[in-house]
Amino acid sequence: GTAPAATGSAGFPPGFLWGAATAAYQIEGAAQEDGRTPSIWDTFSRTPGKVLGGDTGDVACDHYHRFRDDVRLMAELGLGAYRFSVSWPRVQPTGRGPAVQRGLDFYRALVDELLEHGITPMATLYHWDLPQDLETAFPSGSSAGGGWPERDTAERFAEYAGIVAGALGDRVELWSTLNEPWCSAFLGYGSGVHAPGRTDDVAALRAAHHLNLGHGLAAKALRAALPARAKIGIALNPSAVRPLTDSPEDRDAQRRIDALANRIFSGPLLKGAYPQDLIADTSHLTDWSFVRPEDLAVIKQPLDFLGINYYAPAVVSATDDPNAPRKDGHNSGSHSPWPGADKVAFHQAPGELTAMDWPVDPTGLTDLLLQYTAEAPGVPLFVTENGAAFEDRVGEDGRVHDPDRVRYLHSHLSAVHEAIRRGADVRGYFLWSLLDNFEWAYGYSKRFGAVYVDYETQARIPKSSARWYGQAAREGVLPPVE
Ligand code: GBH
Repeated sequence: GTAPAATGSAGFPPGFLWGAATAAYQIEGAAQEDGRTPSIWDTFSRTPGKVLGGDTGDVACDHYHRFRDDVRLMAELGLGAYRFSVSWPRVQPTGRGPAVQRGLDFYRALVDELLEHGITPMATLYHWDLPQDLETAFPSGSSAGGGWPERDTAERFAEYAGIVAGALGDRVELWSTLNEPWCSAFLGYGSGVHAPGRTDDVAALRAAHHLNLGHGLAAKALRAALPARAKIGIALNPSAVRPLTDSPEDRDAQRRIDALANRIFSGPLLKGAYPQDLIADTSHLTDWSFVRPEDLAVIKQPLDFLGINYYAPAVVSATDDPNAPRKDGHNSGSHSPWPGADKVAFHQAPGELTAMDWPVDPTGLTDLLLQYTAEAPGVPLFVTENGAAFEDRVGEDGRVHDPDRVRYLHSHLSAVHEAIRRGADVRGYFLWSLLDNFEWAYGYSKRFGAVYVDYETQARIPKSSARWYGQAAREGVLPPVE
């Protein structure tokens, strides 16, 4: 049957951007071309046992060579915007020193192609591919390694931001500094399930701070290099975290995870301070002396927008069981990504599960958009990522029919519409992802794309969700779902 669109006849606001998102390491391939050197993800994916199936981003979707076809496909589908990331080691191979012109040329050509097709670009400067040299060739005095736990990386990031702004600033208006600093800090240096694979609670907290600082320094560098019309923001992955019960213990577990997932970023970004309860919860690990008082004013740069990446809510409770799950099932057994929250257990939220075993619950997206509307008054929001992996197959007719994904997109776009109706200033939505791609520790085993990728032939097959979403993008209203 045909269900009416949950938005009724109401459309989305005029100028709302209907986009799709990707990230450099997940789609580009061409890992060793035109002067690119390894990032921490090249090293990590080549380390046996780190990525499912031993997959790497060496070829990925071969987007580096196929970007013109990919942009044409976006235009055919009807997309209005495209969020991509710039590969730091393609542009500045060691993370220091002069830029590689061929690397910058690739992104200029990509942006030109987008603009020729009337597609608005949003550039993300960092989607997890730190130049390996910044992790390895660390400043003297640091024994464990370099990378984001070190202040130097934040400073190098600002310099790189200036380089990219110089190359793309005349044609890109929407700029995002970091993608999901929580993942970089706590999956990269805490649980170690992401590159560089370190498991050190203090390094993870230091990384969170230096990512915040890197954002602030980069935002200043962008502001100085870009025309006044440029919009500068950051994409966070805030957790819609709920207590299992209303008990004081479970509500305290919720408070702890809210501090580590959300307020560790929103505190300094929006209020210019780390939350007191976070500092107290982690005082047995660190005295936070790596935060210099003057850093806080740098981090609290004016934001032209805030990007929210959303997949699923989390449910937590208090526990004394040292073996309680610390995060979603796939990662259990590894080091916890939540420093100082040893007595918090994670539970599966109710709802149909995606291929990641993440529950489908769009209410968390409405909640987060309204929460950040209250926390960052006057700051426009974008949904910079939202989407789902399902077990997609090519049918005998050569098509990929993905009604689960259509329903997921419909319910989450309805949740965005609901937040707008209740006062959130949401300017656009970027579906994760345009293409099936390298899903980090899961390799190519999980398909998030609206467009199916045959990794043998590199053929692109738009799934039915791509057609559905393209129609929404063209009409500004959600088409009905099956
Ligand atoms: C995003 O990460 C990435 O930006 C994107 O590159 C990626 O492909 C996409 O989503 C799909 O994964 O299990 O306790 O750690 C999302 C990463 C997924 C991190 C959900 C937090 C659950 C909490 N987030 N995860 S936990």
